[in-house]
Amino acid sequence: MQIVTPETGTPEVVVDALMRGPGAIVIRGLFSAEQVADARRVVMEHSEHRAQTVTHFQGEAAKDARLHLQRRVWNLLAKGDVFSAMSEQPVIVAAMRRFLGEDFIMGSIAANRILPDGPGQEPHIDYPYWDFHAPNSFPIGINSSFPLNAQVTIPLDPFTTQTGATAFVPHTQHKLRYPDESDRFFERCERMEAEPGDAILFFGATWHCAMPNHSNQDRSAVLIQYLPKFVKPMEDLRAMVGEAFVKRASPTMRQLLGMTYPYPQNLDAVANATNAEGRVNAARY
Ligand SMILES: O=C(O)CCC(=O)C(=O)O
Repeated sequence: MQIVTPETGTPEVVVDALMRGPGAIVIRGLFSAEQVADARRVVMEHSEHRAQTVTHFQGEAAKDARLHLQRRVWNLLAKGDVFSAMSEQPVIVAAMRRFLGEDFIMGSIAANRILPDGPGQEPHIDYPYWDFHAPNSFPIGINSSFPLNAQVTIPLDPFTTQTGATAFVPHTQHKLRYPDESDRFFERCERMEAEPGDAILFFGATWHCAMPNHSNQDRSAVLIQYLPKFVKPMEDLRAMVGEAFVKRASPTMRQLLGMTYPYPQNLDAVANATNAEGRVNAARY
């Protein structure tokens, strides 16, 4: 995997890795040890006494008696300020603006925790492509020549082959389909090895999955999903964070919550507010 620093991980370098390169890149040391410890504490608190809630891509693991060793914590923005800092991190935001367009939004921010001996996932592609098992539900001719998703994984524990670092098959981001048996995913895959506080950026159309944790320590990570402005977010973040959060949100956070993109709206009502030249005053557009 290509590893860059916050200084060398320019938007051009990131976009090149995600579009023309393997589909993934690591930015080393983007978050401090304090931020990692803070995030990890919250994730542990919210997942210690609870078996996993809703999750996905369990594949064969769904039949696995160890499924309770794979745990999710959703809606992280509402659970600690450190997650706002992570999602608004300037190096990540600059790369996403270039990759997904200036007005990109956040579709989800959750944690994936795999306990010792926890199972992995089925190889997959991410939202909004994740139901590509039904390709006919997508527009005709859809391809991944432009991205409808970007993922950022922030390890809170070491990501190694032993602990279950995410597996991916480089250069598969433009196939836009699920891998099947003949693709020999597990023979061809590489691992997204990284350290706590790094950020792994990847195009979610790249075939990937969490792997089993064969170590005796936890493997937890924050998973952030970013989307272009017009893709419906996966988590209803705006509703879930509440009014007090929105009141103190930065302009970037308001954008991430989808608050600067004005559609859908009641254009019948907007049409009543025409300006002196008779033009419709439709929000920003
Ligand atoms: O936690 C991981 O390693 C990957 C998780 C993932 O790909 C997912 O849940 O969509």
